[in-house]
Amino acid sequence: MSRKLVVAAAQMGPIGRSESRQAVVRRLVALLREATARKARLVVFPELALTTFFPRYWFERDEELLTFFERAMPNPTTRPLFELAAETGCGFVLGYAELTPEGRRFNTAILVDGSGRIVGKYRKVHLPGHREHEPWRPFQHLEKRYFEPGDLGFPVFDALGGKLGMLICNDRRWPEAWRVLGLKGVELVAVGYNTPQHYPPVPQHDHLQNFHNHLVLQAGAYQNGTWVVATAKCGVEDGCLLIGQSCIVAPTGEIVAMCSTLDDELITAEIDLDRTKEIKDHIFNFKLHRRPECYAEISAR
Ligand code: ING
Repeated sequence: MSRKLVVAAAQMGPIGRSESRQAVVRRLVALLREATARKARLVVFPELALTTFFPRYWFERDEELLTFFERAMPNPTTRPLFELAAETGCGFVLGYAELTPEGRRFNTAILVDGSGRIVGKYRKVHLPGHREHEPWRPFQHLEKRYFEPGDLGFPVFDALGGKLGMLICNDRRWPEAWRVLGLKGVELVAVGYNTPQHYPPVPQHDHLQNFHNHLVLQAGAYQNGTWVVATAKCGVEDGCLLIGQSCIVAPTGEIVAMCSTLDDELITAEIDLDRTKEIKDHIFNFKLHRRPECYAEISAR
């Protein structure tokens, strides 16, 4: 028995601060078309894939901040992506800045299936950075100011004949996030990220950003027996270098495909969801080996 399918990471190069949504969606459509040409059934786009990584800016007024948010999804600008999904049967994960009708703001990712319907939503739980303007920094990282922490938990959705979950950027550094998905039987985790290479509080770690990126993705895959499709928005956005090396990781922790540019680049791999059993039924068979009675401190406040 095997549950094979082709999946894709659709890495994006820089998005200019004033690049129109229409121009960005044209890039996303081109990547999705390329993925369908390679027989992909799922394409994972980056975190905040419709705009430049705007938490790097300090905004005095909400009016300008809110220009980076989507009030509805789909909407007239993004509808071509949903129509292409329905036309080709290829689903996608898309990260974007969500403004709810009640005025709440989230760093969000949606799962759209091969009929063009939204079948899953996740809101980023771990918001890195800081809340106040810190002019000493060469660029800000104001996710704690611009977004609320996600309020949907870490859901897993039945899709593509398996169980699919989503994480967003900083979430991937927190083993607890992976383990909640693992305990729900996740078989593929889609992770979008925008990761500056320079980390102003600890610049001596800048050269380790690519290592840390793969370290946490490979650990998350192996320790929870899941496939991972991790997709960067990368390159130099407004003077800020974002790391690339988008990749597809097997449940063994092996990287099976990786981007080699800092531009729009598609990578694909034929994966077998049944290979998750090699890990879930053996080395990380939670029922046989896990000792939750010893882990109370992990979720205690
Ligand atoms: N970006 C970064 C991330 O967690 C960061 C923040 C950068 C943390 C560098 C540590 C080092 O990948 C987002 N968007 O979460």
